[in-house]
Amino acid sequence: MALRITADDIREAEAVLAAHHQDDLEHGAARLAREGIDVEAVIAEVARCSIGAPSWAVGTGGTRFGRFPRGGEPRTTEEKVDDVAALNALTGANRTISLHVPWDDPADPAALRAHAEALGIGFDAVNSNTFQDNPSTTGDGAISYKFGSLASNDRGVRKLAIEHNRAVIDLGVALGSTAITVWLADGTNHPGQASFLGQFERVAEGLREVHAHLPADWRMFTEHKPFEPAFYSSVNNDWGSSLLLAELAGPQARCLVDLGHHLPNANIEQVVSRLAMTGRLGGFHFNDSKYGDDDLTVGSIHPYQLFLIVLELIEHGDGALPPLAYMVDASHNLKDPLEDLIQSTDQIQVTLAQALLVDRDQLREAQDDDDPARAAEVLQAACRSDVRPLVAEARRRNDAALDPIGTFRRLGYRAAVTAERGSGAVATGL
Ligand SMILES: [Mn+2]
Repeated sequence: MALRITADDIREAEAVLAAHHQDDLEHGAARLAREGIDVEAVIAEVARCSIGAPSWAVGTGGTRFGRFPRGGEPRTTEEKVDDVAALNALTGANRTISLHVPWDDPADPAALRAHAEALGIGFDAVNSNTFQDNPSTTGDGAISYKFGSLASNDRGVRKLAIEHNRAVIDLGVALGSTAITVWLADGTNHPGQASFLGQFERVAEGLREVHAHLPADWRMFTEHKPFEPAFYSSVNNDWGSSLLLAELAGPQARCLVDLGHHLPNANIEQVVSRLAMTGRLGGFHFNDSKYGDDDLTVGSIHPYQLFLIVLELIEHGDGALPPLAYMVDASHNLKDPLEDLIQSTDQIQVTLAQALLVDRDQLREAQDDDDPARAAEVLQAACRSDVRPLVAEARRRNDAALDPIGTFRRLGYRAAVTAERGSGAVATGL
């Protein structure tokens, strides 16, 4: 039996909060309206925004040193969908799930699709995995991704990696997805281990072959990352390489920016602007990073950077979020994974609302006048605003929760799924 959180459950749990919310909203909206803000437009845009949840983020993440699963983790892809439906019921902003194959390898995609549809959940970009050997993709062990997949010297390895990507596209078609994300671990650990040029050419050729399998309405995302698991060089190491690979792969290829996949202090908002300028910006993986690919809670380390990134997105979308594939790419080993996804989604909603408050005409005037202090005032006026009542209102209009974390706990979802699934269940994946 799937456990559900309904709009009625939420309304009942938040009866007391609702009256306070109305007061907060009226006061907050009145102040913003005085400053010339179209409050209704901000609420509507936040309500429209949806961020996909990855199937691997509803279980407890691992580390190189240990894994400490909590109770009630989903045992199957259906149960991962159930968790995303619970998440979406609370946030109103996680209407899709992104599968990772073969961590998810549904035997009956049509049944899984029907299960998700019944819960109001769609399928985001599907993710291929050629960074670990898995019997279901590498067969009898004669083939290994130890020295790369699409970049491998071995023709048989490359062929298998291409076939896997094509099979993932076929699965995605059956699920109603319209994109595949290709993140490659390919690279080297030792100087001289492989030719930079040879590896790049083989990956470009492989991506072309995967691209040739895309249905007409599909996108393929190239996702760069400077290091890990390859610690000397990665083939798709930065946005420039990602752009080249997307251009070489074909017209439906786009670049995906993962906020944790940059060298320290990279100006990610500028990367966003550059990729948007080329027309090849396709998707986003939200998380935060202190040191590397930490996959920390969105906005928990660099909230101002997130604000500037979302502002660039809005610039690209001419005042609204452009239609890219947005996803939270997180992996947690301490928090309840659903609570972390709620916090990450809430942070994106809050940051979106703040970025929407930026008076872009005034900002442009300040830029034209070479007045950086005024430009800073325009940005700070927006990012210091308390938009929480607006975000809560956007969620309320989606029949979601005013206080998603509090209500998640009030409703006892974790205890209920632990009773149902057991305390020893371990979600597949990392
Ligand atoms: Mn990612």
